[in-house]
Amino acid sequence: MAEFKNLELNVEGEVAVLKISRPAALNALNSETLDELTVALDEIEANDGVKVLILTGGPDKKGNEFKSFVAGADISEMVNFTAPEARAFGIRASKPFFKLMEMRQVTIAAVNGFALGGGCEIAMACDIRIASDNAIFGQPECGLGIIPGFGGTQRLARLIGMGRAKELIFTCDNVNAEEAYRIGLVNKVTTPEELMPTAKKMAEKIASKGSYAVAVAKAAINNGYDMDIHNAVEMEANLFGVVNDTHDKKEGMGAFLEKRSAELTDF
Ligand code: CO8
Repeated sequence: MAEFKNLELNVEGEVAVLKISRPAALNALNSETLDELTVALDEIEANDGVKVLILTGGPDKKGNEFKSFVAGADISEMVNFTAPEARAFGIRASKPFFKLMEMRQVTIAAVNGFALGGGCEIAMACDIRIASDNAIFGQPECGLGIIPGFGGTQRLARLIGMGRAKELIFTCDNVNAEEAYRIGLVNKVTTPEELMPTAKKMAEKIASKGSYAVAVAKAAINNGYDMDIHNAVEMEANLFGVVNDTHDKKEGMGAFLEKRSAELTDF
């Protein structure tokens, strides 16, 4: 496993937990952290033993675990960017962000506190979001004279609809966990103490299903989202053909008919 300065990676059974850890800056994303994320996610994707990834934030410098998920992109790095440097920073972030969205493992953001700007954006790049009840989401960029540039103008509208996304981005209003749940930005809200246990329980449930089937279903949902419905359903039919030719399909259906539990192993 690679060594990281700003990340902690732990694999527990079939679940990897990746913690973004820059205590002095509430886990803000700088270039170094974005590059480390790219390396860590490549490593996780190559690991056949890992079925689900949980992404979360490390404690602040006082040791408070629930202060911040990610408080944004690093403002002290961005302050002097020229236009080409800013563009390059966005492109640098798009690698790990797309990896979270498209890697074969399911990705769950466990949001433990501030998820602002790039923090909200990296949570949105994950497949599923679970938030502690103290979490705060927002896109404050327009108040800083910039725009969400880690996919926020695109992913927020896709998740919560264009009207609400425009309101949040234009007003820079933050939303708490309850409101984030109400508008569909998060899947579940828990107490801070239950955040990781809840994320792990969901991760283990997903890992117990046919992992190859889950990975193909993820690709089908992602690929079809921006297609017209006819092409999307045709793409789904093609992928349905692919999963019918697997060990897990024979085993899963065979086990049902033989009234025993299935041993699903494909990935
Ligand atoms: N960048 C750098 N440092 C940060 C950041 C950040 N985003 N957020 C917090 N920090 C630092 C603070 O400067 C402070 O450092 P120090 O102790 O050395 O003064 C330390 O973290 C602790 O923060 P605070 O003392 O401010 O803690 P509070 O509890 O008082 O406040 C807040 C917490 C409300 C989260 C506050 O820190 C804050 O408002 N942070 C900035 C939030 C923000 O605006 N985020 C969006 C940034 S812009 C962005 O994410 C753009 C993404 C797209 C970029 C696209 C490029 C192409």
